[in-house]
Amino acid sequence: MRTMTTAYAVCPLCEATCGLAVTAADGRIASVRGDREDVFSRGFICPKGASIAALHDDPDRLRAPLVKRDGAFVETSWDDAFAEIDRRLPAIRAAHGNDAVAAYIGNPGAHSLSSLLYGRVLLKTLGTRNVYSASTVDQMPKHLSSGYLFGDPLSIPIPDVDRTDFLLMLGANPLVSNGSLLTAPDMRGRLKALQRRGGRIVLVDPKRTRTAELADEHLAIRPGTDALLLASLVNVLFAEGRVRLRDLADHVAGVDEISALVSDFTPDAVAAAVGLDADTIVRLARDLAAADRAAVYGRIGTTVQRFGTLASWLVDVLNVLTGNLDREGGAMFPLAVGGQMNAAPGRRRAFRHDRWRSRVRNLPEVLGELPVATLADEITTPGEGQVRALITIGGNPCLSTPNAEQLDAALASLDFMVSIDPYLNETTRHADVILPGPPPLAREHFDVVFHQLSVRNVAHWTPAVLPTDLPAEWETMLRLVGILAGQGPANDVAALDDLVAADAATRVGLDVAVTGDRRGPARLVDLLVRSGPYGLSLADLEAAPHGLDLGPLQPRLPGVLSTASGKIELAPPALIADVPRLRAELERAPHEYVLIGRRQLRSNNSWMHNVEPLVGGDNRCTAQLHPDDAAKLGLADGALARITSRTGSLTVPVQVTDALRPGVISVPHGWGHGVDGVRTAVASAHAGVNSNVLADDLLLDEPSGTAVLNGIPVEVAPA
Ligand SMILES: Nc1nc2c(c(=O)[nH]1)N[C@H]1C(S)=C(S)[C@@H](COP(=O)(O)OP(=O)(O)OC[C@H]3O[C@@H](n4cnc5c(=O)[nH]c(N)nc54)[C@H](O)[C@@H]3O)O[C@H]1N2
Ligand SMILES: Nc1nc2c(c(=O)[nH]1)N[C@H]1C(S)=C(S)[C@@H](COP(=O)(O)OP(=O)(O)OC[C@H]3O[C@@H](n4cnc5c(=O)[nH]c(N)nc54)[C@H](O)[C@@H]3O)O[C@H]1N2
Ligand code: SF4
Ligand SMILES: [Mo]
Repeated sequence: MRTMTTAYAVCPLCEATCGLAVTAADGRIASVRGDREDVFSRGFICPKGASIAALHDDPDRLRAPLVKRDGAFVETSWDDAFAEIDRRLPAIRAAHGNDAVAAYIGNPGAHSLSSLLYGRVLLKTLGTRNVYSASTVDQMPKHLSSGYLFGDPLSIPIPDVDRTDFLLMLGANPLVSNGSLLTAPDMRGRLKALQRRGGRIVLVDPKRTRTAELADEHLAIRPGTDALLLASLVNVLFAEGRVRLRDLADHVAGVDEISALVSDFTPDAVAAAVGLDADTIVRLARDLAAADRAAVYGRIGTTVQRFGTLASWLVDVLNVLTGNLDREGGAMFPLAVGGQMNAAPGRRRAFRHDRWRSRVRNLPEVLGELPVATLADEITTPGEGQVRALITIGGNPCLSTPNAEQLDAALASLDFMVSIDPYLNETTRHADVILPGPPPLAREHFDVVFHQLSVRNVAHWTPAVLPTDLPAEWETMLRLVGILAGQGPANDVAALDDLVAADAATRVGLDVAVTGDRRGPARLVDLLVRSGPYGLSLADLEAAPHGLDLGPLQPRLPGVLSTASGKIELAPPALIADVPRLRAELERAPHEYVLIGRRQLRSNNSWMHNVEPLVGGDNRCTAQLHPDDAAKLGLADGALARITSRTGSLTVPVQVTDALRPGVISVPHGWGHGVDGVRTAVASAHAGVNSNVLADDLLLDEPSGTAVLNGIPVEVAPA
């Protein structure tokens, strides 16, 4: 007799945090559906969530540690794997210092309790300046602008999509990405509801995406020029006397400085550079100012580009100057059930970045990290502090970061590398030891990060739904901590966990005993929830398997601000220092062809191409370009194009589509699985090419060190 049980889990694959109903029998998944009773997602699910069983059952997903012996990986016991690390890693630190060991944390880390709660402990123990993450190929500009504007890098205003009348979106495609820095399951449903209420959506994107098709208006901007467009919108607000601070008046400093700063960014001055009419810009500024409740929101298209920090900053300058920040239907600050970084009242301190610089290229630190665009330099450039060993945690920088070929060669030259990762892929093939963790449904889950970026305040705890033989990643991380602390490979993980919990309890002012016999992440989450603003404990979340709805977002000013002045610092020196570079952009002749990226619905950056049900359809690695460009270049649909940049060259099949702005080529990232030594049979059979071979490691958003992955100058020709 098979007994079927249904359990409820939050999907950890993207930021939307959809509830899943998982039916299992004998420890195997029978079906996965959207949880209709989920308080937030109400049954919504995407193809990836629906394929989570195939991910779970993927035969290529590692079930045991791998150790490289004589150049080939062999499966070993956990004890042998840790013994190998103990033999090699501490010796490198002893001989060359802490900075000789680098760490790279990838995107799945933001979705993993182990990474978020214990990765920190591992990094602290490593004590290295060479910390890198996917943030510098993603949202770092937004952290930098929020840190200076509001005092906390995680004080990121979220568009109140469910109550706004006017949504101006730039460089985001939530119908495909399912939302980012905007946790909101079923964005299509939410955007349609906005329109049904009589609201309007304007989308700024060089491509007419699915989201653009749904929007009321699409403005096909020239890549990399959003900051110019936003500056000119601000200019119009001042020029036409449309600045309206409403309730913000007492809480903002620097308004006059902004007025002066943008005075020369008139619509006429920027029109040619941004590729939009001056009249259109003026009308957009008026519409935005006239809307009763409006929100401006920018995502990847506005962050991984030349002016990522300025664009991120100006998005919120507009939210402030139209009086829509912290206002119902505007751009608001969530308040998570626990772990909310900006929840401590009365905290005042000056946010700072650039506290140190990278050794080789002198690039600024942000949030304790260095730009991943310079990781290869730090590995290959000899001298004191040279990186000789690397730990990757859920990251695939060989596909996801700029000048990918250079990084690939650099990783091959390391003395030692450890990867905590469930796959043997393009990056982990360079490791000496791979330590796989359990798949999503076999671990506890709680959205430490995404509850802080959510369009509605919700709380959801997911217990492990399926059994696993693999140690949890937090246990693996603590075992590494023990090794680094000189306790040898067979160290006492439970004792280390007690230390972590005691420290966490002290930080939130609780006695750890209140958590009873909980251990691991559950104990830490219980502490976060108990010290959170809703007077709850983890038990309350456990009693609500479909999630707890804590209501719509509420105004949080001025308490949410932690700047030294206690005000919104609209014109922080660290940000406005980059305005001259923007001004110079007005004089720069545009490159004939620039490369941008795109996301694909049935894909997840680089790592879900091995899941068979997601293969095919529009999930293909092609170079999309406009028919006029195709004609000019002599490229027919399906022909092979040779695309070349300063750093590399690729041959890709062409897909002709008038959805793209002329002069713009779109190639998705995350492909390029046709390399030796990987163990991803399905992905390798549909390999595609690695678009980040073309991304230039020297092209950065300068304040944040974030890579330019949209707007890369390229040459195109028939192959
Ligand atoms: N299905 C799926 N979902 C995902 C992911 C995935 O790989 N697949 N990845 C996840 C991750 S890690 C993230 S960070 C999020 C990202 O979430 P989004 O930012 O919503 O994702 P994208 O689809 O990349 O949308 C970026 C858009 O910016 C446009 N763009 C490019 N250059 C410019 C420019 O210079 N200016 C403007 N205004 N627009 C520009 C692109 O054409 C594209 O439509 O998605 C997440 N969700
Ligand atoms: N050209 C271009 N490049 C881009 C982007 C772009 O838009 N254009 N987008 C950028 C963005 S937004 C991001 S976030 C980065 C992503 O960059 P990365 O985070 O480096 O890459 P991912 O493809 O997300 O890699 C995920 C890795 O984590 C592993 N993994 C999956 N699940 C788990 C888990 O539960 N635990 C552990 N330990 N590992 C796991 C996978 O096997 C894989 O090795 O890519 C960036 N690169
Ligand atoms: S939208 Fe994101 S969270 Fe929802 S099912 Fe798909 S991958 Fe999972
Ligand atoms: Mo990302």
